Amino acid sequence: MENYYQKDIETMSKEGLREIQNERLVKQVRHAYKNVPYYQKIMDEKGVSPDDIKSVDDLHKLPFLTKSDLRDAYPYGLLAKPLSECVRIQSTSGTTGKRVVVFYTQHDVDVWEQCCARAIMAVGGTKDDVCQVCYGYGLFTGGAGLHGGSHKVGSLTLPMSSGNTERQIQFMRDLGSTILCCTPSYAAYIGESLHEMGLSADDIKLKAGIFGAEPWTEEMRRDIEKTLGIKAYDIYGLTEMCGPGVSFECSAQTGMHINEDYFIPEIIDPDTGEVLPEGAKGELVFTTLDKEAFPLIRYRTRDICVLKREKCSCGRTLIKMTKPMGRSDDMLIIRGVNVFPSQIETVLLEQGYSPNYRIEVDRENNNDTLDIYVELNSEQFSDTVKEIAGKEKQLAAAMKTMLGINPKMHLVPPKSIARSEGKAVRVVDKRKLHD
Ligand code: DLL
Repeated sequence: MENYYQKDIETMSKEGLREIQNERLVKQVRHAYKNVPYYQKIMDEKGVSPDDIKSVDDLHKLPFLTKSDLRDAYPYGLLAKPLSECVRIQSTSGTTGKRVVVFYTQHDVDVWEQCCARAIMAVGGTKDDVCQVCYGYGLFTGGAGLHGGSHKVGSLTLPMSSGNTERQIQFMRDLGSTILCCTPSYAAYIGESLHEMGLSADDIKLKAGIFGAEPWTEEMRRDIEKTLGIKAYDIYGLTEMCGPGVSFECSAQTGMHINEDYFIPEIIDPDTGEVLPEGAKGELVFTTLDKEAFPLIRYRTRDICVLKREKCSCGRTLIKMTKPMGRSDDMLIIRGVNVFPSQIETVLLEQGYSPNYRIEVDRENNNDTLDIYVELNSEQFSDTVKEIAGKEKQLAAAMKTMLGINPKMHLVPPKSIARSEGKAVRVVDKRKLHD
């Protein structure tokens, strides 16, 4: 079994990595320009040719690519290989418009699975582990990516997909799962169900979780770690790039190492497109370096985060990205104030509430309204009406301090907010219905 802790790459000097990136970038840009008329068009329009790209320093000369470019090009417009050489498609959920379809050659699948295998090894995974994959299988990349990674590591892979939570827990106990892969909201739900079944962390063998595909806070991490008795690690990726495994957390749990030999990250100002220096907060942009079927050059992810290259206690030198705490298009503007759902989650968990909440934004008499529904556990629910009203007031004050605006808080009975088995939908913006 090959070792997917690829130490030579993952702990390489900055200069060494740069050399690999320079060489691969030149090839990737030539490949895209030669085989994809869409790239030819946008590069010609910007007056840049593949010969102008000699190293990573020239990256800024290239045009950006956005999700709407991908939608315009649906389905085959960005394909850089004949379909006969492609072996797989995956696709985004398409909740906000036409789906985006991404193609893979066998080489692309291998690279992707290798990136996921690195992520599993970084949390201590080995061939002796039992890896329960409860990300959705199908067009969504979560299931396929971690499944492939787990195979490469040689772990015993449980291809559960999401849902049927009692069965998940039964398999987890009967087969002694040691690594859990799913969204953080589903991990929280599994933890809750475990306790409802009268079981505790002592009744399972899990040691680590690889959770991603949606934003989650440090408070949520601590909550999950406690209920499941594990270390919870973050993993990031997006369908357009391949899926999970673009970056992954290590034992330090302080941000995700980007697989820089396959992806070059940049941070830009989302309004002006200007490239920002390392350490600045902005929109994450990626360029693939070794994609055959679906090369993406300067793709704007809309995810907001910070890049930092620092000595990591795990020994890896790959640059780290902070948790993306929301996308530029997730940000709510309420009464002119920027509000990220993650800020609300932080306050709730800090104040001892559950991560089961729903945010509703609406407009009344030309005024934005913000209502936050938070589920109480059965113990909290046994309080008197007066006590609950007092807690709502206290919570509203804590929210005001964090957000700068006053929300209306609603503490609701246990089990009244729908649980998520995949990506949680926590925000309902009803203002859009009136527009
Ligand atoms: O969510 C791929 C994935 C699957 C990642 C499993 C991790 C684990 P998409 O459905 O295309 O792909 O959604 C990509 O999800 O641009 C982010 O906004 C968000 N996202 C993904 N991982 C994280 C994370 C998969 N760890 C979009 N933290 C991305 C915060 C995340 N947001």
